Amino acid sequence: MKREFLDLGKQPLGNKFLSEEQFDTEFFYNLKVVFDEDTKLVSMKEFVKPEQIYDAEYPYWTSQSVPMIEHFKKTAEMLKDEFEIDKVLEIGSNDGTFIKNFNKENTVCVEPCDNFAKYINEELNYKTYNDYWTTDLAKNIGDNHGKFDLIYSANCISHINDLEDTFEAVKSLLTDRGIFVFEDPSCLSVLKRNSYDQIYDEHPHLFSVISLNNLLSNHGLELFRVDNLKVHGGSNRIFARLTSDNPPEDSVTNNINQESDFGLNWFETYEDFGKRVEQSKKDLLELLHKAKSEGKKVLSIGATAKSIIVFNYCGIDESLIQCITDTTPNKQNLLQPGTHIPVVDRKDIDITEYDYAFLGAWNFVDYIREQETEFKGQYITHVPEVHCV
Ligand code: JHZ
Repeated sequence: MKREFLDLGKQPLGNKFLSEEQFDTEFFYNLKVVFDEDTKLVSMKEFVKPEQIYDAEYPYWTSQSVPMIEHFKKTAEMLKDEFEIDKVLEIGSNDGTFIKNFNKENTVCVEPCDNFAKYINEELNYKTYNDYWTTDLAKNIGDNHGKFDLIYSANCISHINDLEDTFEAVKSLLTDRGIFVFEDPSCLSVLKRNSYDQIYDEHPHLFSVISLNNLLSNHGLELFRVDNLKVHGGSNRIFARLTSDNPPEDSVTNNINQESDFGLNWFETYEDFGKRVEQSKKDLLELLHKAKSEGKKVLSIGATAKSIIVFNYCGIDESLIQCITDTTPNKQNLLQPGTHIPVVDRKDIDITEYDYAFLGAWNFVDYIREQETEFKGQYITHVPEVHCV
């Protein structure tokens, strides 16, 4: 049985930055979040069709966030050092930031967004299937390339509505020694940090290790290792293989115990989180209204999908936050979905004119503070509770 514990209201799509001419056709959906009592999985109550999200203009280029380039380089090195890998398949390759660390000859990428698939195929010359990850596609890839020692996916598996088909497709393409490694935001971190902005159209599921252990085992896959990562405010890197007689590493039991101790098996834990989210909204609005009444200027750094959720849920508009800066050219000089706050190139504004900077990309707080040497105001964040840094 699925039970609802959070209602984040009417939301626009997480990466559809727009111009004024597009206001009439802007798409909204109801963002409600449920807990499945059987599998312990957290998901959106109603999914958005992927075709509405991952189009040829999808603007999130992984390489625009400098810390992520280093993250994927280190991940690739670790995998090459610790496992026997000849052939690699990546699901959701985005702009190729991860796959570039592997030899072209032995790799296959899967990427539904036309812009990235074209870029990886034609600019980087890595074999890429411009399609969604499904059992049908896996059959086609298997016929053409055989099986893989590593199937890797970062911030993509939690984006896929149909997990049953996803895991079946993975199982069908793993060699006997093969590993399936994927990383996504951690449910435990989200609940601990009240980072409710990790749930939206592109993130229809929020994974706990407990839920993944349940789901993978239904598909002939077993979880054998979990790495806890700092990226994206706390992610888990999950290692799975075909079901075997080998025991899992201690990290699996340790993570499951930690999550159980926090209460991730119980609906009431999620209900409490829902209450904290409502409080977070009140606190953020109070802080921003106070700043406004004092005539202070506020901007936001990072036109993240996350900040779209926060601003739309809280009802924040240009009167409270005047603009959003972002390094991604495809987001600049457009308006944030829903709120229509302008997104600008950081280079086009004088940051010394602003008193507060909301951390839209709170997950890169250290990097941003290092870069923003001219900013003399205070940072605002809602993670883990609303406060000034
Ligand atoms: P970032 C996206 O989420 C969408 P978002 C997606 N669903 C997902 O899963 C994650 O990414 C991985 C900019 N920036 O990574 C670049 C600055 O302007 O937190 C990006 O637009 N200055 C696929 O959007 C954004 O912020 C900076 O100094 O919530 C960061 O987006 C840095 C470091 C970034 O993810």
